Amino acid sequence: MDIIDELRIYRERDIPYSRVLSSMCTTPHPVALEAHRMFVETNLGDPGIFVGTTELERKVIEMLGSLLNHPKAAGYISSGGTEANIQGIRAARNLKRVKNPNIVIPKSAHFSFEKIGDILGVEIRRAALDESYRVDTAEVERMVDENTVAIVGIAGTTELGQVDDIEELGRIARDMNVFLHVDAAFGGLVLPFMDERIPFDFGVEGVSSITVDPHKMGMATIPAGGILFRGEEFLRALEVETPYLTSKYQYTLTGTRPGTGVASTYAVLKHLGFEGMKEIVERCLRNTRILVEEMEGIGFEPVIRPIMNVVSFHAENAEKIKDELYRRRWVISTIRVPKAVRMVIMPHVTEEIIKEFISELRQVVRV
Ligand code: 0PR
Repeated sequence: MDIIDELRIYRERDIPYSRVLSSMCTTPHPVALEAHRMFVETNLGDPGIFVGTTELERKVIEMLGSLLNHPKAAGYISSGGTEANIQGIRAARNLKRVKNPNIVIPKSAHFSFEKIGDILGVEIRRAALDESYRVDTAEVERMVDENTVAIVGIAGTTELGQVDDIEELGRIARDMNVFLHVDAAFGGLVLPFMDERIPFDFGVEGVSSITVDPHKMGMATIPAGGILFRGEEFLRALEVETPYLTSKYQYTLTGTRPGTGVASTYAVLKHLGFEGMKEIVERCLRNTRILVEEMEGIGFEPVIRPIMNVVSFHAENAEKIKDELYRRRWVISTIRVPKAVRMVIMPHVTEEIIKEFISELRQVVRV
């Protein structure tokens, strides 16, 4: 059998995005695909060879920085939100140099922070959430001590799409002289395009670094995460020497790394522009409202009124619903506290898909 036919068989076993309501990734924009193809062999780990791709990365960081209220931000395109979060905290730890470093994160933080505790040897302190599932900032303040290197706020939590009070966290960070890392892996490319202005970016005093992932709402090809810092000194704090390369230092976590994420991010942002991105985000938000209406119609109640295109609905038998849907080749996810089914309304989730999904879900909850 032809190898390509063989590959096709494997690929066909994957569930198509048209049946996936659980993912923060999506079908890449067509222009992202074209850009990706052009940059397939590029390696940003060797900027002396890939001079143009390196220059393009600088431009992409400037574009993302502009969206986040700081065109002069330093940073790079990472392998995803996990690497971006690791590097955000690693820079803070390296700049602070305390003996037993700790960070204070919301209980709602993504599981990448588990890895951070393990890899970086920082103690992870988890602050409770308030009744709207935002971090309790009074508890954050109480948890900060002389060994705290950073506090973390989330702009678009993985489970509910909630946004922490970044302004209050910024005040705490300044008062207590610690860094503030904002995990906007998802929300960073949603919030700038919403009519409702929720402060979360470098416009907030005290914010030192932001994770923002083009491979989520940026419709870039995987992998494309983003880590942005307020200043160059954070990158300097991450550098190691690379004696035999065309560059002398490297601040990225991975060595060899693709330029495809850079090119595809650039292509999408440039092609769509602010207005085009806004249109797509608005469509996702509109579809989220449609989903909420339909779900309420069959007796489900959202855990919070969705702020962005992530929404969870109370369901005691969430796991059972998820499993039965999966058996029917529909993918949703669940959260444990409170017990709920969770959906992400990415650009591939059209109104038509929502209608199909709801009619399948009706059958599932009836049995
Ligand atoms: N920060 C937040 C707020 C996130 O939601 C995520 C991932 C990350 C960081 C880590 O990003 P990377 O996965 O790029 O390293 N959130 C999604 C999740 O865990 C990732 C995901 C995407 C999961 C697609 C499944 C999927 O099909 O739900």
